[in-house]
Order: sequence, then structure tokens, then C-alpha cells
Amino acid sequence: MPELRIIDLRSDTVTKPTPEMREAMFRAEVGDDVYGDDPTVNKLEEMAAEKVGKEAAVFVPTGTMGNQTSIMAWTSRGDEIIVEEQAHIYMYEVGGPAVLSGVQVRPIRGRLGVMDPADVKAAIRAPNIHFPKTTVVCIENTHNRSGGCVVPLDNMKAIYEVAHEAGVKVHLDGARVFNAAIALGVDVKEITQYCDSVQFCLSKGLCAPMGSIVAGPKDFIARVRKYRKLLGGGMRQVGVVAAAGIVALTKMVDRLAEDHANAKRLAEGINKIPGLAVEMETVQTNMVAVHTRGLAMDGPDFQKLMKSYGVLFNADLPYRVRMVTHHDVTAADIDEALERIAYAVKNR
Ligand code: TLP
Repeated sequence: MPELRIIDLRSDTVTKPTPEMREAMFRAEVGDDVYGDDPTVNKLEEMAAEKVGKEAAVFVPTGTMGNQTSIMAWTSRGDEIIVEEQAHIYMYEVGGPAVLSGVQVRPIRGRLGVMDPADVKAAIRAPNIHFPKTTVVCIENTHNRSGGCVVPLDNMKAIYEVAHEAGVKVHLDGARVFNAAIALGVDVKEITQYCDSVQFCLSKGLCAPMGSIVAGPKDFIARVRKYRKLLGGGMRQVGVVAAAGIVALTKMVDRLAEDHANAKRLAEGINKIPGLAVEMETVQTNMVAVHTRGLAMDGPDFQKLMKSYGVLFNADLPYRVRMVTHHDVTAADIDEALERIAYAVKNR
């Protein structure tokens, strides 16, 4: 039997750098970035800060380091930070806030990743000798665990206002903030105006091989830069990768709409397969959360079954799997994946 072509829907992190990125990487002018000498990194940082409407920006190796250095830079030991209870910062960053910042995390239940501003307000601590001090509220847009749902602008605004009234900062985990901007049909600044700091990833749907940006006020970015060094993230001739980041920011944002259309196509196709279900309300960007209970098969077993047919995805709840569309899967790949899934489910 000929080998099956792999259709990889595990994450948009699997995207490979485009030929234009590889060319830009080859030609990049570089210097020692710890001395501030790398012209390509400096250009990327300036461009990124401008793009999200902030004073300054710093290039970090990963989204996790971007979020964690931001929390380190906003908080003091013993503070409390508010997060949505399914947030990446809370679920998937290895307890970073406790380990690195010595802060306590206060999770709040959201609906599809969206927190109620009244709940945020109620969770902000009043001054009291017994209480930790609330210093940061984190919002995640798009929200990963809800299946890539978008946090609406009016909700972000309301949370920003509630936080600021209490002297609390807002950090945006905007790993996929450009997906949110495309889905909302707005410039990304419309979103980032409602946060004090933002982390966004160049290495997900935007296809760069690595790297994230943290943007915010100048003095905050200076602290983030120092914490990046502390964590071993002071890189040297890293213009080689920043060059791909510049292509990511300038050329790869608008095409995210294709990934969103492919996610809809995938979700609609899945809903035609008996035993599988997707809530269409949650299909807002490039993720599809597929429920497997109707197959009487749990997520990991369904994942294993489809792996044998060359379709890869992750199981993220006992009876749910996550499929992510991205640059390296086409509409034809989606149709092929649907055919394989329908066949595998029927013949299992
Ligand atoms: N998310 C990854 C996994 O870690 C789950 C994925 O495949 O979706 N914030 C959000 C909202 C993220 O989704 C991620 C990565 C990060 C931060 C961390 O970025 P990296 O992986 O660059 O540290």
C-alpha cells in the first residue's frame, strides 16, 4: 500500500517557514542582540510595537516566555493575578506564575473563554491586611481551550475599565491575536487598545519558525528584557529568525482568513459524520473542537484511530479532540481528511 500523506491538524505551530521567509533568513543582517546590535531584530521590534499601538516591544523565543516575563514585570512576590480558568497561562505554562513570579493565580469561570466583567470586578481584592494584592488581569484572545473563540471588543473594554478603576493592569495573551482581528474584521490595534501589555506569537498561524513579541510601555519592556535575560532568553545573532518574523507580520496576517474558512468547511463536514459533533457557535477562527461521545469512543482512541489513517490531531478533553487549520493544509486537504474520517468511523 502506498504511504498515506500526513494531514497534520495538531496545531498551527506545525507550520513550516515559507520560501520567502527562508530567503529573508538567508539574507538577514545580524549583530549581537544582547548588545542591541542586531538591526533585523531592532526592525522587527519597532514594527511590532507600531502594529499593536504600543511604545516598545521585545522579541522573545516563545509565547510562554512572553507571558511569563510579562507577569514577572508587572507583579511582586505574593501578588494575585486573575485569569480565565481555561487560560493557557493557567493550564499549559507549567505553573510558571507560581515558580517564576511567586504569585497566586485566581481563575474565573468564563463562557467560551469570555469572563464576565462583573466577576472580574468582584475578584479584584480590596486593600486588607489579609489579602494578596491583585496586580494583573489576563485575557486570552483568541481563546485556545474554547476552540479558538474570539473575546468581543466590548467585553475587553469593560474588563479593561474595571481593572483600571482598581489600578490593575491588563495583560493580553494574544498568541493568536491576529486571528481575532481577522475574525472581527478590525485592525489589531482595536483589540490591543484594551490592554497594557500584549504577547503575540509569530510561530503559529503566521508560520515563522519561532518567536513571539511582547509589547507595552517602555519601562515595562525594559523590565521584560531583563527577565528574558534572567531566563536565558538573551539571544545573539537572532536576526536570522527575526527576519522570518518580519515576513510573518507583513505577509502572513491577511491570509489567516483562509484558515478560518477551512475550519468552517471542516466543522460542517464533521457534523455530517454520524457520531461526531461540533458546536458551530465555537467555530470562529482556525480551531475545531470535535466531540466524540456519540462514537462511544474517547478522544485518545479516536486520535489513535485517525493517526493510522494519516490524520493527526490532539485530544484535549476525555471526549473531545482539537483540530487546527493552518497555512500548510489546503481546502483539498480538509476534504481528504473528511473522507478519511468518514471511512474510518464507518469501518472501525
Ligand atoms: N499553544 C500550543 C500548546 O501549548 C497548547 C498550541 O498548540 O495551541 N498562549 C496561547 C493561547 C497558546 O495557545 C500558546 C501555545 C502559548 C501561549 C504558548 O506559546 P509557545 O508554545 O510559543 O510557548
